[in-house]
Amino acid sequence: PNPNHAWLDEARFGLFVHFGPYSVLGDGEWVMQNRPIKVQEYKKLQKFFNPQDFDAKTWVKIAKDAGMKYITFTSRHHDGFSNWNTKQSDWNIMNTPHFGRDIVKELADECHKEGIKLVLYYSLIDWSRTDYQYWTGGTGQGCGRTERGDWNSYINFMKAQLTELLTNYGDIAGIWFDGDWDQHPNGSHTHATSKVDWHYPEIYNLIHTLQPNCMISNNHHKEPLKGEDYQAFEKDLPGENKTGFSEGQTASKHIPMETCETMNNTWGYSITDTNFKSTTAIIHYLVKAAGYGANLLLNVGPMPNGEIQPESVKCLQEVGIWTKKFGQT
Ligand code: FUL
Repeated sequence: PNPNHAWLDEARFGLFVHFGPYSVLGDGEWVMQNRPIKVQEYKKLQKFFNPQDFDAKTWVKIAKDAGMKYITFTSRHHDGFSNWNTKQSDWNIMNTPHFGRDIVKELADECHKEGIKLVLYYSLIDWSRTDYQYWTGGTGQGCGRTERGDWNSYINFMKAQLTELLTNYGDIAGIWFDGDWDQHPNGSHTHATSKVDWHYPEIYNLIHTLQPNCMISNNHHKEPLKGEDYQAFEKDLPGENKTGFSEGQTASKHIPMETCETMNNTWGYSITDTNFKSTTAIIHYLVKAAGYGANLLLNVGPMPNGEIQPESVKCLQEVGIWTKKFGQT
């Protein structure tokens, strides 16, 4: 186990943020695949993506006031768009003609200032690159792609991006991988049979070499692998399997655990998803997770303009009243 996990053991509560060009369409972060939208069409979103009201100070304050100790932010989701100044691809936030600001940088600076840890969600899947050869379900077909990809090129791309994230933004408290379960084009979306070789030993080693304190987690829905510093559960408490995702994982006794859940049904902004959980339900889930020894990573999907939805803000304020009274300081 990573000896630097004390903060995570004690954190209890973090803010998950799903944000990217998909937010513009207001139909969740899987919109590209669900419709599906071909990559050349989807890329038009770069021109429209203009989160002019994004304010790192406000996001961090919302998290802090709720009693949260860390933020896990989608540096790059499955659509492959990078929310930072990457030199590895043009499909990034600096090339949004109306915005052009480095969200990861602004968030990292504010988190460091406010004593909030910053974890970066990093998708293994990439629906936009030609060197990525696997894709989930129909996305590849939807994008009309038939090429075989170039796996070495893709692995090197990921390594170069992770190097940027762990070199240019000060202390990064963790990297949270997602998408391990992707499949060969004709494969089924079955977690257990995933045969993709993600080169984890190399990638984990790179992360721990660049920043030894950086905690690695991977939402692969399996038992923790070598080099992973905390265990992710998606919409399940440790030991539960209500989602069908958690079949292959038991509660770890050796490394910190975390369960993620979202305020409504979707992770990325959905304009029609008004199914927000009540404040009481959120507090109960937080307490329950703590009872299992797990942190709760609670998600918001900011609106296209960069603001967190008012429904979520209100709920988090109310949760904050509770954590101030009954939570740890
Ligand atoms: C899943 C992803 O596919 C979702 O879009 C979301 O990011 C969730 C937290 O993890 O595996």
